[in-house]
Amino acid sequence: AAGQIESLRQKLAPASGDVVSEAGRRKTMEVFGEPLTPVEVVKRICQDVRERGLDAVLEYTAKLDGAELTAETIRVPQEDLAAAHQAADSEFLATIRRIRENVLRFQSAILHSDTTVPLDAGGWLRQRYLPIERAGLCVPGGAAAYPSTVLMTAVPAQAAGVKELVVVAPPTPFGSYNNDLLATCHELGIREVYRLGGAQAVAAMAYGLGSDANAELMRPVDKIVGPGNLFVALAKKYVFGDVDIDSIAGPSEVIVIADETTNAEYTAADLLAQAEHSPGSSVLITWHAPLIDQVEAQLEQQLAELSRSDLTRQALEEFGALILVSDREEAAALADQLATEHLHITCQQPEQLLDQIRAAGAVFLGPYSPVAVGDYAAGPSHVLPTGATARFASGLSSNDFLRTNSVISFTAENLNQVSSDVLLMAEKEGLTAHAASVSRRVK
Ligand code: HSO
Ligand code: ZN
Repeated sequence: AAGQIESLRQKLAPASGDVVSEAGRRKTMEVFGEPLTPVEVVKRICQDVRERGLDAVLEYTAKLDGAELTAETIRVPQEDLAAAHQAADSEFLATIRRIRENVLRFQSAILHSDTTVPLDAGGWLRQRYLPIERAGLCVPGGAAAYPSTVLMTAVPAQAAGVKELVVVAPPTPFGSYNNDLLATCHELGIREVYRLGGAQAVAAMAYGLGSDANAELMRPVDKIVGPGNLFVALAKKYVFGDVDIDSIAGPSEVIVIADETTNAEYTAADLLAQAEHSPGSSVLITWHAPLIDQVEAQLEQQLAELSRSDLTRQALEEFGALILVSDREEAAALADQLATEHLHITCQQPEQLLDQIRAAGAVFLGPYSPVAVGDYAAGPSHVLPTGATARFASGLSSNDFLRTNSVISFTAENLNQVSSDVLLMAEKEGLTAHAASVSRRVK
């Protein structure tokens, strides 16, 4: 299994930001006059947007996205948002509202609340939680339209009490020209939607966009979240520190753990759903050998019926695997080491197997919890750690939009009680002013 893990890891590793591909060489020669790696491209764009604001953003949008925008068209006009909402079909809007309710209920339930620890001698300690003021949401728009990503980023932020939300989506038919996407923004009360993608979108949100004529076109945000391509991911890393970011998401993945009780038809459908993201990685782990052939047959059969069957087949061939292990324990250990974005445990006693897993972005239990319900409707966000980053990162939630303050409120007696400890620590550190600030109060 160690070899399998290594080769899977390599296949699933995100594209490197440090090497220029042939296509990258051509494109960067054209735009920058020299071949640049993605990391270098992102640094240039971010610095340039920081210095020149709107002008730089419009130039990069023209050169990289092929969209000629102006100060007037880069932000989606309010009339267009309202018109998109008006034009959306009522069933779709009703669905958006129902999903919003589900997400809001879950995200509100898990929200941290202030905790106060009373002290013996009358004082107290508190952890306060406060929402950030303004969040920027990245919504992709290359391979498909993702109104679900608006829901899965905006509603957690709203559950946390964030007042101002900014959405950026690339100027494409699947992005900020997509009617369903704009209607969803309007339905959720999001008024600031910008036709911006890639590193320039991230830089604009981090540093703001002004110019002499348009002083306040976009004010900087406090935190940038949401998925995107390699350039979005690298730009988020670049601006981190000036603003906060969520984790870095790469291509989507699923691991399904299955046994002799597992329905091969359902499982093939789940593997195909992930591969459909293209790139998307789909891995089956089982200790029941016949299931592998059954699932393979189902994959073939079902592929023929899919709208994106070519892309899906390609992703399956490149990033898919059907792995036979000896038992449940080996399956659990393998899944845990791969620390996948989505883990679907659909064998007998799934909860017992869950106890053996620590690293995964989101876990789905049993035959009736397909990943698609997490993608679209259940309540936890579908913005999840990929590429084994679930070892240290977590999925997006309402709590990511909170900051904390600690509060200390001591009485004279509380101060007396700790004074000798403080004085000794200050002496060890040689900080006599620290010591004096306590000893002057404690006679
Ligand atoms: N599986 C994706 C989310 C998504 N699926 C959006 C469909 N639309 C990443 O978790
Ligand atoms: Zn999905």
